[in-house]
Amino acid sequence: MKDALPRTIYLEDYRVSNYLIDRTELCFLLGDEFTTVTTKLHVRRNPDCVELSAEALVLDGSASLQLLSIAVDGRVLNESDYRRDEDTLTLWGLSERAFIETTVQIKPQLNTSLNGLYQSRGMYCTQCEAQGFRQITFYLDRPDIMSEFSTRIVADEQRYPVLLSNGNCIAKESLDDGQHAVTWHDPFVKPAYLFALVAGTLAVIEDNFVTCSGRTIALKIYVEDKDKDKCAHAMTSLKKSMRWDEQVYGREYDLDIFMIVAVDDFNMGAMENKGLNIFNTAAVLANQATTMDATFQNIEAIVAHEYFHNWSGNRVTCRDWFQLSLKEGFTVFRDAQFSADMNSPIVKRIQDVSFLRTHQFAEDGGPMSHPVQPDAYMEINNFYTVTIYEKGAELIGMLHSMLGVETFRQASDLYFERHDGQAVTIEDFVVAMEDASGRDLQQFRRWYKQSGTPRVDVKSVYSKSRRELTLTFQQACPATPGQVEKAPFQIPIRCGLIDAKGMPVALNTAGDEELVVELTEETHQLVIDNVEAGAVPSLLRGFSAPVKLNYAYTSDELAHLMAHDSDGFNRWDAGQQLAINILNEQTENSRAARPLQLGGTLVETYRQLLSSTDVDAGMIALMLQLPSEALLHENAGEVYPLAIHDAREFVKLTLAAMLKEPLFDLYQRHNQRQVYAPDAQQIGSRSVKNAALDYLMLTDVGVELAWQQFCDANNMTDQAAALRALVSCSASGDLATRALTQFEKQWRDETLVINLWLQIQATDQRRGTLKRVENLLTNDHFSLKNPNKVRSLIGAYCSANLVNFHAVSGEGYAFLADYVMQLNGINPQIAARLVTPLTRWRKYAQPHGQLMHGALQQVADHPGLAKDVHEIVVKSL
Ligand code: B3K
Ligand code: ZN
Repeated sequence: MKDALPRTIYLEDYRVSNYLIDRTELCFLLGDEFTTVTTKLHVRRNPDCVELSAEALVLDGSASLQLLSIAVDGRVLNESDYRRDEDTLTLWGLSERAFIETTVQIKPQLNTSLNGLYQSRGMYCTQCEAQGFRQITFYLDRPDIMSEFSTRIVADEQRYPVLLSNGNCIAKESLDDGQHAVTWHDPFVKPAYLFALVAGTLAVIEDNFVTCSGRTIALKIYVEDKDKDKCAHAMTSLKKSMRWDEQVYGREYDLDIFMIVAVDDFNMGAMENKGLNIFNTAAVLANQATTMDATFQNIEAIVAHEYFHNWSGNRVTCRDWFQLSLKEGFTVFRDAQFSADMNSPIVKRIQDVSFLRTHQFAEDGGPMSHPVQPDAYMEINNFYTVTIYEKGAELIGMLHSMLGVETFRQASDLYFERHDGQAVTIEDFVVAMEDASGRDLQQFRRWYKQSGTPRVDVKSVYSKSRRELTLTFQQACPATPGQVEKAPFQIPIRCGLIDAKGMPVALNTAGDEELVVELTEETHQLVIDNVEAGAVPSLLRGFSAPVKLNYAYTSDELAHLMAHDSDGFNRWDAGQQLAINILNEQTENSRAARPLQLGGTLVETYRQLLSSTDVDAGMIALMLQLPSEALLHENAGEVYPLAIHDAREFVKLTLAAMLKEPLFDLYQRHNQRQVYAPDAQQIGSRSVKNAALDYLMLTDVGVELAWQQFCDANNMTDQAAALRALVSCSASGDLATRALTQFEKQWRDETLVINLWLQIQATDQRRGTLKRVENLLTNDHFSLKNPNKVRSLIGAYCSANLVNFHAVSGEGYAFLADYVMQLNGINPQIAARLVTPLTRWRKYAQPHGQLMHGALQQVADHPGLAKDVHEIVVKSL
């Protein structure tokens, strides 16, 4: 372990590299005891580097690399010819051009960080983003060093028949002693973070795709033989993505082959390595029996996201890691557009906004708040955040709506053409948007630099005599770490007005029923003429900017919007706001030990919703779901987790009791047996049925219904929903245990389904769950080394079982701290992710806040804290 504290890296310290690497030739000998990596680098002085002092070549290379030999221009160096520090190797006196050859040994079989080269279920694989390549060999491991790679892999032919790397396969050889070698060459220059290698015994599913210019691309998905029957959905998703990117962005695929490999042990969803995407099995494998609808959609989105990176990320990459949102925000925006086109656009938008409000707003209001373009970090892996990804995507979304579809397309074309083969900045992207549109985006740039969620307060004044409605918008942004004062943002607010009869009102003489108000100052006024009394403003339609908008709606006004708004998103949002207001009141009542009560408005709006015939099923399902506890925590000034839970349970129970009949009817109407398809219509139908079941569990018909559904289900969505319903229901008695046992027996050989089984138990809302979770930690189905399992059990307990996690005893906090410390030594990236709930301690009422702080302090005091965990913990204490 290092004694020095982790160093902070600053954007302002960015300098171009003094050397470039034109070509990179790698050779891997994969052996049981160690892997030998020989690297040949063709380097050259960078003509753009003007600093005279920058003579030495400093290669990155982590402490775990064992250097066997190094030669420069054919001359073997002695130890006195170079300097080896903890994570660098320094060379002096190189000529203008030099040829450097290093040989190192590494031990992938012992690498539990899942970063660099490691093993997953006996196969070799890599994860190099952001800085994993320096765990493989000495290199200029920074994204602005783009090089042409060739890779030779040598391994035992029987155990590792499949040997893959980026680009095209150019040679295959059979060697002595049962070894074989395969060589790959990637004609496109790329940074080292996009390098990939895979070796193992893998089955392959093949297809092909003919591009818009008539080239035939071989598509291959590599999985373990047992999973061959679960690749069709990913393959279809890939082909749809390829076509969509041609049609919507004019982007054609470039290599002749595109490969996806699925691995079980993976720190995130997937990785866009050039021509060789590596995926978490959870983000590829799917079939009707084992996969839930939401996972089918998730797979489609992730396959698309990684594929889209081929242009937004790979062909045009980031200059440095402060520019991460350049590729991630843009690519999330692109995959969201794609998912909207493939499924229900409004359902997709609602899901994305709920996610942003729950997770990104929480991050932006907490100790890790950072701008979409951060200016400092200790560990870059901690900055793969909802702010970089999801808020970054919202910024692109605003540009898209400000420029309009066609101009945005011209601007993205310009960006790709201008920067193809380059490593660029967010600024370059914004300039392309400006150049193509002629718009001045000076103020818009603040969105990238200022952190925090802006708040927009809107007030209305109606003048009866002038028949005039005045809306006053006031924006402000709370202070965030390192940023006290904020300048005003440019905020596009899409709005409309709904009259007392429920009809849209013309907002100007042109008759427009919708306008985009662009706020640029702290205060802005909008005056609408010719308005009858009683019209209700519909604001921030489609969530046109990532802000918190406040308008003092009455319950009746919200119910009115919920029933009549011509914007579907705002219909949903009005329902959420109505529910939030009621939940907040009941939370107050619960805290003050006053009786809880539910007025008529919510029940009546829900009753109307249940009988409505003009709203599609997916929307009804979303509207039926009360705001989550996590969202309510984010929304609260000071969080009383148990009172929030009580309030929400009470409202749910009351709704269930008052609406039992229509809920039951709705359930029956959608409980149709049909040939399974993960399409928008069927998914909507199943989700509304299961949303109804969730309420019905609080009535006397629930348990029987759920058990019946569990036994009859012909797909995982229905089976898992029924199991979840039984497990969290206090009335289910031993049926919950029976269902869990049966489920385990049926699916014990399907790892991903077993992960779901773990997750359902971890989110069991009943008392005593922690004991059961602790038991599961010793179950054969669990392993701390597998991130999916850690997320399913420990992660789910701490972030999706809030009533138990926040038990006043503090046992949930102590449990989390304990596992963060254990994981710190195994997989620091996963440990750093897991600790998040504790970092929000300041928001929590006592005794929670103090207990959370204590648990966090315990983590901080743990000896040998990895840089990843250290950064998060010190910033939050
Ligand atoms: N680019 C990768 C994420 C890498 C995370 C490194 N800690 C996947 C993606 O965003 O597509
Ligand atoms: Zn990405």
